Amino acid sequence: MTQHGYEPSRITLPSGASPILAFTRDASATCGAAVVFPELGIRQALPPRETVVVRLPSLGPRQVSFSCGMGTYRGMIVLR
Ligand SMILES: [Cu+2]
Repeated sequence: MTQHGYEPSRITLPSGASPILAFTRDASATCGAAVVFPELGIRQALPPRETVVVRLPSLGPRQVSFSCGMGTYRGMIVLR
């Protein structure tokens, strides 16, 4: 994540597995101290310059949105 938001902001993954996502918050990111998956009840703190791993539950085909908690930075996981 940089000052431009999540890069990439959209990822397509196979459904049915438990995706493991790694977030690295660049020092330039002025926002994004947390990553929130509202529909999944997941909220994870993202300290600057650290890589944080978030494991999602096994889900069927759907789109899962995530954000920095305020909606400044937004991303999407597409499970198909
Ligand atoms: Cu924010």
